[in-house]
Amino acid sequence: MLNENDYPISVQFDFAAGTFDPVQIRDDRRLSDLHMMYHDKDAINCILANEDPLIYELWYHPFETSKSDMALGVTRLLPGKIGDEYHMTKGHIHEQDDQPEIYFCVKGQGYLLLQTIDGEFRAEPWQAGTISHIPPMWAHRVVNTGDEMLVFVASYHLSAGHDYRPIIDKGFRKLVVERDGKPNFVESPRWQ
Ligand code: M6P
Ligand code: ZN
Repeated sequence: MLNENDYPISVQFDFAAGTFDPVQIRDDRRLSDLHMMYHDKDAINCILANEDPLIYELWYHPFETSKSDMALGVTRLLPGKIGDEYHMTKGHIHEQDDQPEIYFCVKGQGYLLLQTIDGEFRAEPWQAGTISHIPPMWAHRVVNTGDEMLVFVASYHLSAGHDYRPIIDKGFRKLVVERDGKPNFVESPRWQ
C-alpha cells in the first residue's frame, strides 16, 4: 500500500527567476543569523544597528519516503558584501561521514569553498552551468562574487545532517574579499 509521499513528484524550475514550483518549505537567512561568519565585526554592528538584511533564501522540497531519501534544495544568494567580504552561505560539514552532495549553479557567479577538517582547502570557480560534487567530509560554503543573485540547486540525503560547529569555531582557511573591484583570497586570521 503506497503512502501519499511514495508517489513520483515533479517540480518545475524557472531558470530565469531561479525558483521552482510547487515549493514545500521556505526559509530566510539574515545577517543576524550569520554574523559570526563574517570577519568585519564593526561593519556587522553598523549594519545591524539600522536593518537586518536578507543574505539568502532557502527553498526546499524534501522527498520523504524514508529517512535516507533525497532532498532538493535551492539556495538564492543575494549579491553584496559585509565590509569587504562577499555574501556567502553559512557553510557546513555533514554529520554523517559517508555523505556527499551535488551542487548545480544555475545562475550567477562565485566560488564553492571546500575544506577538510585538517585544513585541505579548495575553491571551485562557479558560473551558471557548473556542477560540483562535494565528497563526504568536506565542509562546503558558496560565495557570491557577482552583481546578480547566485542560485544553486542542491541534492543530498536527508540523513546527512548539518554540522555548523567547525565553521562557527574556526571558519574557512580563506576569506573571499573585494580588492580593487575583484575577488581576492586572503588567509583568515581565525584559522590556525
Ligand atoms: C543547500 C544545501 C542545504 C543547505 C543550504 C544552505 O541548499 O546544502 O543543505 O542548508 O545549501 O547552506 P547552509 O546550511 O550552509 O547555510
Ligand atoms: Zn551539505
